[in-house]
Amino acid sequence: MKSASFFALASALLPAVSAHYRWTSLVADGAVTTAYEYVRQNTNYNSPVTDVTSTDLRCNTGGLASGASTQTDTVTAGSTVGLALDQAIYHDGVVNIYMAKAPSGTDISSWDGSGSVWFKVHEVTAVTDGGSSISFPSVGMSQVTFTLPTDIPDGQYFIRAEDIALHVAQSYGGAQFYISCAQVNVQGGGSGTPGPLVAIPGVYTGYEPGILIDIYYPTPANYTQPGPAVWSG
Ligand SMILES: *[C@@H]1O[C@H](CO)[C@@H](O)[C@H](O)[C@H]1NC(C)=O
Ligand SMILES: [Cu+2]
Repeated sequence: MKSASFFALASALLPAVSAHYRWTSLVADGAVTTAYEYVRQNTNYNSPVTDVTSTDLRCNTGGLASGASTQTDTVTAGSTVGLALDQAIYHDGVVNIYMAKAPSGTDISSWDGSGSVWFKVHEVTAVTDGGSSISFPSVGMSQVTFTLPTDIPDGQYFIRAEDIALHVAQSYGGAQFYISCAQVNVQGGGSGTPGPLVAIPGVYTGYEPGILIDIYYPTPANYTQPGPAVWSG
């Protein structure tokens, strides 16, 4: 009976420690592509990044080394793109999607995304009503997509999805960042100027009101989405 109770205990605990979600697939033209075909593979299984000063914040742990084994998908300006997860988001939190353009002459598969090169293209924020409730529309989503602005310049880009889980964010370093970077080649674009541009890491200190926050008590009256304003073309 000792082993039976051990397994009962183990199965009660396992979902909490092993079931984190991962951004595994590029979504292009509304279709979910094969896992890690166009998304850089990470090496930390399904663990989040919690150090906002680490280069792991950029494309997840291992994501700066896996470009050569990742393909680059051609997508068209004005089309619907995004990233899909292996299972629906279940932690209370918010989502940001950033992009960064590889310098001309540099293939995205060998680029590290360093410098002030990242701009935000989409966000799923929290909804507040002045203090009686806060809700998180990203919970339950199994993909997050957006329309590529029609005037985005042609070229090779990262599309970086970031879920910031806030369930234990009441102390510094508690927010959990679930991240992946996809590689795309944008065609049919224009001559827009994406911005404001930020560096990752660098974009967050970890002390932002939307990152260092107790989402349960007292109920926040408002919520400030971390990061720069969305560039929508
Ligand atoms: C709510 O708004 C106040 C006033 O602008 C600001 O100081 C505070 O940081 C905000 N709280 C959150 C959680 O964004
Ligand atoms: Cu988790």
